[in-house]
Amino acid sequence: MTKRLGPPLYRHPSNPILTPAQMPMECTAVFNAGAVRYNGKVLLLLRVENFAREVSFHTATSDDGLHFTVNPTPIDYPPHPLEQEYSSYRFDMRITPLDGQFYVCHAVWITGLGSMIGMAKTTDFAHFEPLPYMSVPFNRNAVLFPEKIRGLYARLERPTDEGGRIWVSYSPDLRYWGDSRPLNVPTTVWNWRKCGPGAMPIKTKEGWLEIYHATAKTASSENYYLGVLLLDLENPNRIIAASKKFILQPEEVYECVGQTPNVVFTCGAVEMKDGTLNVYYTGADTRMCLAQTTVPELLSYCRENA
Ligand code: BMA
Repeated sequence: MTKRLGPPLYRHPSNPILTPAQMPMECTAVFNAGAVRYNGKVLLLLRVENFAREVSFHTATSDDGLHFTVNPTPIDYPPHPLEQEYSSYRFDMRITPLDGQFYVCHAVWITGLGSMIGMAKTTDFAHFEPLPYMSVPFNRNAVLFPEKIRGLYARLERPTDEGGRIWVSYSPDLRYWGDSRPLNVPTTVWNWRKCGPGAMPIKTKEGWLEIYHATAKTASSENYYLGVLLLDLENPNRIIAASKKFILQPEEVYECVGQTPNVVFTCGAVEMKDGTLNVYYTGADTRMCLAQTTVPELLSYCRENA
């Protein structure tokens, strides 16, 4: 970790850690990976775009969380009937270990209808069983909590296309969702436009720690930031603390130049054995980057800047 003054989320000096040029297939972008610990390794589920802007998803695994071996064979995840009927593509898989399996939630763009949330489950990350869609349009981001809360499954989501806030919804069976409420994240200069979930919420003694994405418009672009929230363990509708300072903003060339300029965006973080929290994030929707912290540091920062 290269520490410096400012938020306790430190860019890895080897950034970017995975670029299109390093991939075993021809592609223009590799980004927005879900991340999880699997069989003792860190596993990323990468969104890969080819020169026709078609999307495929590939796993990459690593022992140290930094050097990844990419599987050139895409995952086997049969399309939903709607995806066969309309022109569509999937994006941004967020992974949650739950009930002894792994669930992925992702956005599906369906031309003429909009974006909604698809879901699948897997045990081996090669074959994915499609499950019913979790939402109607518009919804672009959803992530499941890793356990039931007061007897119900729970998710964070951003049920809007442009702009929008983080909502919490509940389900008895992962199929029917309701009791939805927006989180009242205090509005700041950097999170007023979009405010949506990022990595899977991390359970701590003090509450659920959530690294989220947020945007604000500047004179020249819409800039993406990462922020941090602490939610009540028993009632995640209740915010215990929300840092009014962001934890990451686009600054480096690899975050400012690419398919979408000025974007840092996360779909997953993994706690390593030594206590380091690896936050995998996108630089400008083009390549994968790594920033590191620890859960205690993030908790303190969240509370001290609330
Ligand atoms: C979000 C999603 C992400 C993307 C981000 C920045 O709304 O579409 O896939 O990384 O915008 O462009």
